[in-house]
Amino acid sequence: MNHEPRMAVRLLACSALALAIQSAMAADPSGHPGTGKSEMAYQGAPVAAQPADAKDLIGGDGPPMTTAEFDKAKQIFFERCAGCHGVLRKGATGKPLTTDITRQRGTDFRKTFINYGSPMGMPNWGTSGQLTDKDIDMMARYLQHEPPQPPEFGMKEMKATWKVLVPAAERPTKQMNKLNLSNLFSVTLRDAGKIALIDGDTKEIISTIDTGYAVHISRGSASGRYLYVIGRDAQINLIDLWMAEPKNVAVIKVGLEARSVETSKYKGWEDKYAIAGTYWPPQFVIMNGDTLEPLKIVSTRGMTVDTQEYHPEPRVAAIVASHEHPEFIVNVKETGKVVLVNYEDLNSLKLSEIGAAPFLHDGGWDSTHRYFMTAANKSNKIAVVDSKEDKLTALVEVGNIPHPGRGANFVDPKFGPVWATSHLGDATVQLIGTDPEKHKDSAWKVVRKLEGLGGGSLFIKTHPKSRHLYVDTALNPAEGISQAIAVFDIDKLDAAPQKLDVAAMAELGEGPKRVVQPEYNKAGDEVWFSVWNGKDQKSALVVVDDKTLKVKKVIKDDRLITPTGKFNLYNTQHDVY
Ligand code: DHE
Repeated sequence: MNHEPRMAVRLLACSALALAIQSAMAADPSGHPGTGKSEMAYQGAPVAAQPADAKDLIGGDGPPMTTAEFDKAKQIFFERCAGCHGVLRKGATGKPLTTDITRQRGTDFRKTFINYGSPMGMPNWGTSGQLTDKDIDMMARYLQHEPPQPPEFGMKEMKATWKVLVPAAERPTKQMNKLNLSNLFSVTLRDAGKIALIDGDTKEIISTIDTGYAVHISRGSASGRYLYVIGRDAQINLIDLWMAEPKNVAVIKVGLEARSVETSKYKGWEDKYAIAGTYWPPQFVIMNGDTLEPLKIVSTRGMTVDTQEYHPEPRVAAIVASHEHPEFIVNVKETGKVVLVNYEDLNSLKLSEIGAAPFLHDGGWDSTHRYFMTAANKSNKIAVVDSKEDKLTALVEVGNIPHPGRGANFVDPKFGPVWATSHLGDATVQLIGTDPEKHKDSAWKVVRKLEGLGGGSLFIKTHPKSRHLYVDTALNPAEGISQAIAVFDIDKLDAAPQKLDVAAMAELGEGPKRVVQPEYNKAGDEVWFSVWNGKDQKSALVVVDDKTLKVKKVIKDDRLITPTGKFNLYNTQHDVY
């Protein structure tokens, strides 16, 4: 794939990825090979932690700079660099930039790098005109000072933000509305800082509810009563769906930057606990399920799985709730470890650490809910974790930057049960056998590689009742691809996929109109797609009949600002995908 530095520069400069993507569309494609533009677009968003809150470490052995220069450089770093290099510059998608490295080569070397970029994906900040010579000189010196550290966020800070808006005792004891909760959709309105609750039967918007900044995902509690929503600013909103009008009943901030939230699902522990993982500080917190009271915070700082060196900023990515034990399964990105957190006794918490591979990101269950299939995206591997035996079953080599979302489970006519992932960095969809009992030869191997529409895929989905597999390509640089969906016939996997021009079905005006994240209704007979446009442009949801692939409904509404993720309550609650 071609790396397009100018595009990447613009992406990083924007506070909303949607806008960033838009500007990217107009960018000059001349560039150098290396990191794909899809990857840069996805990873390169500004961090939510505020530079002003980070402790300055100016002075010491770095080259001279004024406080004003340091402050400006810090701002630029948090907005444009930290998403890839990490707040503490220990390296993630981008290379490490710790002072032992940066001081060795000095200011001129750094200046060249920042000016021209690199084939490995570093944008050409200078020659693209995004940073001036003065800025580049300042950044080159800044990188030779110790990285400023955002503040920690412990129990005191969490408690100071925690509010129970409706005490549990004052909440209804049964469902007080007539909503069909099991077919309810919670839709992320990313740049509005809200979610929309949409009735899956009538497709009417029931309400929109305020949440955190750049809201990310929703997860339903095991009983289906509560909805947990997390924003990038690490705010969690707890919504009680039993109230006459579903609304926020508790809120908390668990850090400065976050992506994941989950709820206890093991028999006997339903709705008891919630867990959230943060990017900053690198930690997770277990909370009371119905109040969000923070109970136990665990740091993820520690040694990496491969080189076994200390990492100060291992961010928490996907979290799932085990169905085999009273455990949460927590992906720690930079150290490449999966931590199994047994919540039976929070005081003597039992943690099992499974070495997988860096950098762990997203993932989901196989169809039996025993094996957690998770992407180590920079290692191009899927780690298979056995949640029954609490051990690593396999590391499966797949394509370039696997990005499954929760993945897709179905029965391959030839190889039996499989779980599939698509990729950010190539066009393949790879199927991994998941049945070690009856299909031993296929288990934990890539049994098929399908060819999708292109790279830049984020999410893939099917449903036990469906014979179709839907693959988005939301971050593909070509409009004709990012606005379409590939549909594979599960019974004819050798055949090329059908291309469904979903954005065109929505008949919107201008804009990137990325088609993202297929999600089924409860019955599994229709699929919802977001047509994700810029904040000031019209977006929509398109509902397609799973059998005929014809549009059933286009949901358009001024309140649908930048819809991205959609979470059908039943499917999310029961891990159906
Ligand atoms: Fe996500 C899931 C992190 C950008 C939409 N995203 C996840 C998960 C993680 C993650 C760790 C898994 C959560 C879990 O299962 O517990 N996402 C990140 C990032 O770090 C990243 C790359 C950059 C950033 O700055 O945030 C990022 N994500 C995006 C987007 O730009 C997307 C496309 C649009 C948006 O709304 O922000 C996006 N991410 C999603 C969605 C899911 C998700 C829809 C849940 C998928 C599912 O089916 O469960």
